[in-house]
Amino acid sequence: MFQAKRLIGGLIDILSPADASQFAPSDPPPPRRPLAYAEQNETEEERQFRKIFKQLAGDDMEISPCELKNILNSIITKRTDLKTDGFSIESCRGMVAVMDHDNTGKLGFHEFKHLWNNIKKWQGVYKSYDQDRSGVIGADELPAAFRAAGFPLSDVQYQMIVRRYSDENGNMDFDNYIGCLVRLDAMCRAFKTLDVDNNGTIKLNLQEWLQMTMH
Ligand SMILES: [Ca+2]
Ligand SMILES: [Ca+2]
Ligand SMILES: [Ca+2]
Repeated sequence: MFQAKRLIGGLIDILSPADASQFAPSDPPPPRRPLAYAEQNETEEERQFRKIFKQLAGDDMEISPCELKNILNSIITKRTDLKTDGFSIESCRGMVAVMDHDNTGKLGFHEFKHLWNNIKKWQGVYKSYDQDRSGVIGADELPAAFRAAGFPLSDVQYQMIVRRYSDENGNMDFDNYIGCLVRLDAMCRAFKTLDVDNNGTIKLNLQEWLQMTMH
């Protein structure tokens, strides 16, 4: 237990508050490079993150949905400013599915780091756009928050997101918010990848459509 607490403590230290000025849709995780090369060229922060990752991921060196759930829930129970009923296994399975670029069913180092950096960035947005300090993002706070996170959507799309991810009063708690943004970010990146000629439209057959939507 002590060990777990120390690990999570280390993780929180790395997760310093994000700078609210630099939000934009995230870039895809970098291509996998030989470990030796990656380790030689990483910053002190990355080295520390890698050390913690190794301990969180265990022998298989990957984070399963269940491990992700435990990690996220241990961290948010310490936060009284972010309201949440906890990350569910379903939500963690969903996040792993859209972040799992090499199809291992789990998150490897770069996949996890990418997710982590996004969560760090988005929790900063959550805090600054929860204007009434209620601990949740209300329907009226949502458009500005999502725009700040890099997703300027239409009113109809914001209403759809509130219906799907917020409670009956229109409030979005922290786990729902992260689950929603992880998916939104992944779907935007997938679209960009498929829109090879960059004309804003893509053409999909049934197979491709299912692969994208059944995550
Ligand atoms: Ca929730
Ligand atoms: Ca993977
Ligand atoms: Ca609020």
